[in-house]
Amino acid sequence: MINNRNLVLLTLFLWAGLLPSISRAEDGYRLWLRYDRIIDPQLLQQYRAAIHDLYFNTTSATLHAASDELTTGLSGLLGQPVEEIHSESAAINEGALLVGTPASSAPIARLHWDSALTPLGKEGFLIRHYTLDGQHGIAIVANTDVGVLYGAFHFLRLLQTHQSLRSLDITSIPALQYRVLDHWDNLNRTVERGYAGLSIFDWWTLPLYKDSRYTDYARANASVGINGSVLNSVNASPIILTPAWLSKAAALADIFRPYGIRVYLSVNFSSPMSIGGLPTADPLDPAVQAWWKKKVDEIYSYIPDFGGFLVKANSEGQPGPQNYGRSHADGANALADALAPHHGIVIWRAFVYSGSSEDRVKQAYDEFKPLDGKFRDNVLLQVKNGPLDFQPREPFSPLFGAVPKMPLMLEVQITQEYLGFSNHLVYLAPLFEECLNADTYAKGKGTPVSATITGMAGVANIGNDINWCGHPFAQANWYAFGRLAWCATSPTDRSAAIADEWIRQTFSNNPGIVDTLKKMMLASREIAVDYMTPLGLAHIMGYSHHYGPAPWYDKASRADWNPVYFHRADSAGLGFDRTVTGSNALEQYAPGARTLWADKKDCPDNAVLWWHHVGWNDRLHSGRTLWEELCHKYYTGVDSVRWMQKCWDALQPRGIDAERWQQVKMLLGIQQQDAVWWRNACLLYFQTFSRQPLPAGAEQPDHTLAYYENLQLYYAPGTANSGIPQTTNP
Ligand code: BDP
Repeated sequence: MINNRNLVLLTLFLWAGLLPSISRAEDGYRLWLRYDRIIDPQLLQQYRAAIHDLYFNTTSATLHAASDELTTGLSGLLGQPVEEIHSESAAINEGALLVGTPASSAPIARLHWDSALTPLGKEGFLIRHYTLDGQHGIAIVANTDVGVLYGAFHFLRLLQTHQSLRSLDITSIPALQYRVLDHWDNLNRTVERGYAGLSIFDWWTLPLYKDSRYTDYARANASVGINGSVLNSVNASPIILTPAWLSKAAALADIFRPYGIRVYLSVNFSSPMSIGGLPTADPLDPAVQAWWKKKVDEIYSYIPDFGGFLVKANSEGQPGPQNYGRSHADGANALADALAPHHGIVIWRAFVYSGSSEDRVKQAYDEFKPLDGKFRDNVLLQVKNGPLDFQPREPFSPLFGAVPKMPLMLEVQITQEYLGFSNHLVYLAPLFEECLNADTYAKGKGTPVSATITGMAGVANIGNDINWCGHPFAQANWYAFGRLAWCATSPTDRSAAIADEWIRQTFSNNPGIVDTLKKMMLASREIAVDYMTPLGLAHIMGYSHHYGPAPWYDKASRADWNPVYFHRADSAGLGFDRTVTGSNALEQYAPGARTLWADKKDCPDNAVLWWHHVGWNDRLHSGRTLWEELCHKYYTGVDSVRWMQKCWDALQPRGIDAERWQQVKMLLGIQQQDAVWWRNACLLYFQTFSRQPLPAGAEQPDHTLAYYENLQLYYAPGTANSGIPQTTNP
């Protein structure tokens, strides 16, 4: 019963925001776009003085989006309403924030910044101080409306990360033309390799029901410069090209368009047969070509700025031109010819391998290198960062720099298929950056992967979980993908700066928190490598679902789906000889790159088992033998996860909200348990070959090897099956 005293208490609780079920908790939905009021009084004063009103002339949906974001964001951050003034009709006040293009805003045209604007192209922006009619202020200016939108998000980022506005002179131009999220979302809403719930695209209620989440998705993407979205899985259902589904895709395209995001679709190469009723999908058959042309024309009637097709062909059971004795170029060109009149592109994936006896990591290069120059101009080849498959660490793919006549997309995996799903805290920017910065030596020393690409695609880690990505820190990987794609060619070591800005926007600007979280994030990728696949090991995860260790697994129907194929442990040693004495995959790299790995003695420890079969007693650069180093790495991995746990525990009283703190604490608990599992299982297994003891005095495995070998994981998320071994998609 509520008596007077209880009522007073209840009011007090509500006032103090202490009633968790009633007050809005920090659920992670707002991502890095939180816009909470700035607490530091001096900073608040500086910002309030610098920004009075917003001068805007919202002549397009994109400018509307920019102005909405700025009014909401600035009002939130400054803790007072920021008024939007129609920039055509008003005189400029001191502290006016001018936003727009010379075409949309008369005051901006009067700034005469033409020479600074020219190099910005279609997406770049300027943020600078101006003096106009004797008044001073800041202007966000671009050639295009979408450039203005990117500038608006950047400006908000400056405030969210507590940057000084005193001497702003920012010119920002994206390094890569295509910055695309690839959703592996199925039309039934399951997400292949997705660990954050169901697909955010609710195909069943589209096109009429437009979930507000679609707009928030577009805002988040635009805030980091992502300009494309492939809506459906590369293992594509032909149904996506039927009219009913095209109208659903069109509804999404309409929502994304103001945010500069073009929609792309993954297509199934057999579509002319399965939904077109043709007897063949042979790309050189005129009826097939006519079918694609008609279909593409139809798509553009739904989505006038449709981006194009993403195609997985002749890979892991998907149909493709080779079914008809045709080449990848023949297949891609048939689609490219249909798209060309509409300025659409084909993104053809290089992730191909067959169960041949050739080293799996050599196959994509061998198939595509001879085809360089045979593709139409509107075909891009999409190459995964490494030659195998999104491992915690692999060398860059030898295709980068090797097909100079083809524009390339670098494909990275944001979703953590091989990195502990959304259970493990692993900040992936260092992994992405390691690839971007790797020297291909394609045109002599100093030709990094970033200089060989036109775009970047990231396999999304987004689902309908309230916090979008499952793990609160997995959001950082979505964020970092966009930011890296925007500035791919700028100086190295962007990972730390990107982590810094993400933490400030997502958690806190408190220097202690920023420092601790940054240390954890920057160490986390190497930590995962240590407890999963140290020293160049790869693909020793559980069969099919890829969670947890299974280095012993050898039951798959194809050799190159088995972990034993990849690690090649025997009584002499461990590792895959890919040098001239082995598969010679090394030969696919430019001579300069080869020298890094060719000699077992010089090869960096972190890649040595990828390239060499190393004797158990051989000494590595660390001074330890292989066996000692393997033990050292697995033990360090576990210890480092425990270090992350300590860092996190120490934060609680210092300003992390209770909800996310608790979530991360629990997830770190899983990560610790999994790291121990990895260490014990792998060391016990490899010990059967090395026949050497585990380090004296170290924590000993609490189970036998047989126990680990018999563990069965049922219903692991992200796989189409229930965990019962299947014969495809290892
Ligand atoms: C592998 C995934 C599989 C994907 C494939 C691909 O296990 O689910 O279909 O990549 O990229 O990593 O096509």
